[in-house]
Amino acid sequence: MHRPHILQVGPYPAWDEEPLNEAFTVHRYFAVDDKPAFLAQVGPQVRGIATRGELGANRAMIEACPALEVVSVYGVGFDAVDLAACRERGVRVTNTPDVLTNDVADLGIAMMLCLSRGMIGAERWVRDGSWAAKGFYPLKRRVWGRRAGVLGLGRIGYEVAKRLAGFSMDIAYSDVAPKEFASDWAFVADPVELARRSDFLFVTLAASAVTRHIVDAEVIAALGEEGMLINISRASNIDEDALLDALEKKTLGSAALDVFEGEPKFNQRFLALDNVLLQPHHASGTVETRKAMGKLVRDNLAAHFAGQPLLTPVL
Ligand code: 8YV
Repeated sequence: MHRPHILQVGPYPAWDEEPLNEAFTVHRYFAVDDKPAFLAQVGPQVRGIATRGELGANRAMIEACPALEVVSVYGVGFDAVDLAACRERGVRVTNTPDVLTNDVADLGIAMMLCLSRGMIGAERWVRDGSWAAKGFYPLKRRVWGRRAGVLGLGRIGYEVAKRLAGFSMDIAYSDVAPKEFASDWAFVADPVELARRSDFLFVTLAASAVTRHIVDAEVIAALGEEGMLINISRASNIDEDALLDALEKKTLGSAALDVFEGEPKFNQRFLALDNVLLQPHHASGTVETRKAMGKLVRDNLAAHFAGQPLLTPVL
């Protein structure tokens, strides 16, 4: 049977590898050292790229594959795919929306609760004997009933806001325009204003050139010394230097972050801070969701090569 050649940019869980190998001739880009030589060798045969949200596909990679027809992203974010390069060549692009929405929202809420209630320090307090030696753990701040802002009321932002409503929070959101389905929540167009009226500010925007550093020094200052920033989107949505400055000077209360500039490396200034919760970009990282994401990556590729409509097209 003829199996289309695909370039696999990053690793997938073991349960994805077998069905991928059955359906396609897979070239594992991530497993080779000399990537340019590998691309020069296999690129001409490659008709599909299977990649991950944070890895994407850059112009050089796309150009090294002259027969490329489709890029399938394991992730909802496709900001790391050079869409212009794909458009020029008529290359289709797919992603994995919906299947990960609830898990990403769950982690955002968990991060808010964990940091606001000081759960990491509280665990240490029990383990290191401080509880017995010093008594009560220092008091932390409540979550329920306080003011929350959601920057970007897309699929993930909507699920975050629904969960916040369960904590009786006063909810507002920013987006390009008010959303009909969000009439219970206040629409605040300006991110600075949104931050000013928020104790907790969730960043749930799809990243693009337009949203780059939308959370800038002014937004961070407006959130203020009691405020918490929670990012479950992309690092590029936040001016990370401004964030670090504000956290160090305590002009921002705290930040819970699942994403970092240059991840998996990250700015070491974060490590000196006690007002942050640092997570390894795992908001979609549950067995259930990752299985669904892997299946959707393969189903999109299979649909394309069968001449059928893509399940979740981006381009
Ligand atoms: C990653 C994500 O793709 O959905 C996204 O946009 O960033 C994540 O789900 C995940 O880390 C798998 O690579």
